[in-house]
Amino acid sequence: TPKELTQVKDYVSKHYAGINPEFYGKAKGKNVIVLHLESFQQMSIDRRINGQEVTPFLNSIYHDQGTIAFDNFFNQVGQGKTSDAENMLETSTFGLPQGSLFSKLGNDQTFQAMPGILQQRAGYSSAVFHGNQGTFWNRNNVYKHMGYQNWISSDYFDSTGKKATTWGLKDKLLFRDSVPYLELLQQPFYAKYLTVTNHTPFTLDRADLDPEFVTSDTGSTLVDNYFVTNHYLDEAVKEFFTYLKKSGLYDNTMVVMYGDHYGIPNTDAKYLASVLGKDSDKWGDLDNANLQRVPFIVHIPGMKKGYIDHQFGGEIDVAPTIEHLLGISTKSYIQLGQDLLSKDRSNVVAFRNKDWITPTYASLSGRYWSVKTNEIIVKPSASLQKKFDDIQSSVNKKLAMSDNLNQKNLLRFYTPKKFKPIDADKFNYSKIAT
Ligand code: GP9
Ligand code: MN
Repeated sequence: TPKELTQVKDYVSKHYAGINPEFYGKAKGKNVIVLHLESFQQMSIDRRINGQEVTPFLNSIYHDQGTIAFDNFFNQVGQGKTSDAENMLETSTFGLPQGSLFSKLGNDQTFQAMPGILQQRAGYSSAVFHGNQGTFWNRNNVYKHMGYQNWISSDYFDSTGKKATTWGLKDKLLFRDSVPYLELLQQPFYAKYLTVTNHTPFTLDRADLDPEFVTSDTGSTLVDNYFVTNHYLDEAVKEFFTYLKKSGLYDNTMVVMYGDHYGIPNTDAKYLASVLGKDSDKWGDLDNANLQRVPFIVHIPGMKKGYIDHQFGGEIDVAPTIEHLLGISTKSYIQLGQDLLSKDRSNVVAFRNKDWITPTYASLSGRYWSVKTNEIIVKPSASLQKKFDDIQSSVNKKLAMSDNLNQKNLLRFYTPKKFKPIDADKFNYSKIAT
């Protein structure tokens, strides 16, 4: 065993946060549908514009008794954007400090990822649905190495004429046209939908607009259009839920929804001030960091134990959370995240650029902030400085462990208990595997 692998393994077992017995196995045996809500930020949840909810359907799920939602959940992506989010959710390891892990390493990386784990531990079939080309972010290769049985990309859909935006098939059509394939999957299945319509520049044909919804007038067209495509995304998800209920799949499916990263870049973020009831003249780095919150919503029909959880976490924590809800122990896996439902987890959120945020403090672009008062801490006391240094070194260490693991492909030297290495060659995405 290479020494570096031992270091990562020791680090991971030292930071294993355990399970929460109240929720462990709550969704055992259910289908899992992950809805990747492109560029969708937490600030849009429960947001009203001109008196109207931007995302009424998502809000209703967010507050539903069968839903556990997190309102301090941060995206942790780097330059790999969507692909970094996917990598974190599937593997509980970070993307790379530069570039996209999918693109740079995805041709022969050893992954111990959700589709493989769920298949081997609980007999799940798997599929990804996406309205863009299969080659984007090197998904054609990456998904095979992750153990995805099906990759239903634009090859499978008619996206001619007005059926697509720049980023591919419009979301409502993606959901609708995916159904014949979804229904071929053996249950239980693990299915991921990557939506695209709520992607910058947030443009949409007039025919797709809800004439009832009047968007903001902030001075930034990007911001105003963002809420319009948010609203479209909300309608698309609603239509999909209607299908799930009608088909009967709903009762036996856990639906996980998350936003992958911001839609509004920092250059436009201050135009959100009026919408958020803030002062745009006082807009600063902490305001931008606060906007890195994205939704993380777990909907388990019939659970009735739902609540909104306020603790701090992020995308790195998703895989163990889902696995534990399915009653799959993660003890033998190399994962850098911690179950969001565990009581013994850390509340430090590491951003990919080594900045960090906790419920009380943040370190952003070389400055410390008080999260509660939204002020810069100019001269921290010696003891506070010590605390910041400790947090920083824990953040650096976590990222370094992930980078070492991924850049040196160390998982090829480690096969967890109950895991068989994935044979990428056995997957063929030109036909459906059930
Ligand atoms: C492309 C889509 C967008 O297929 O997933 O990726 P992004 O630009 O957000 O990284
Ligand atoms: Mn994205």
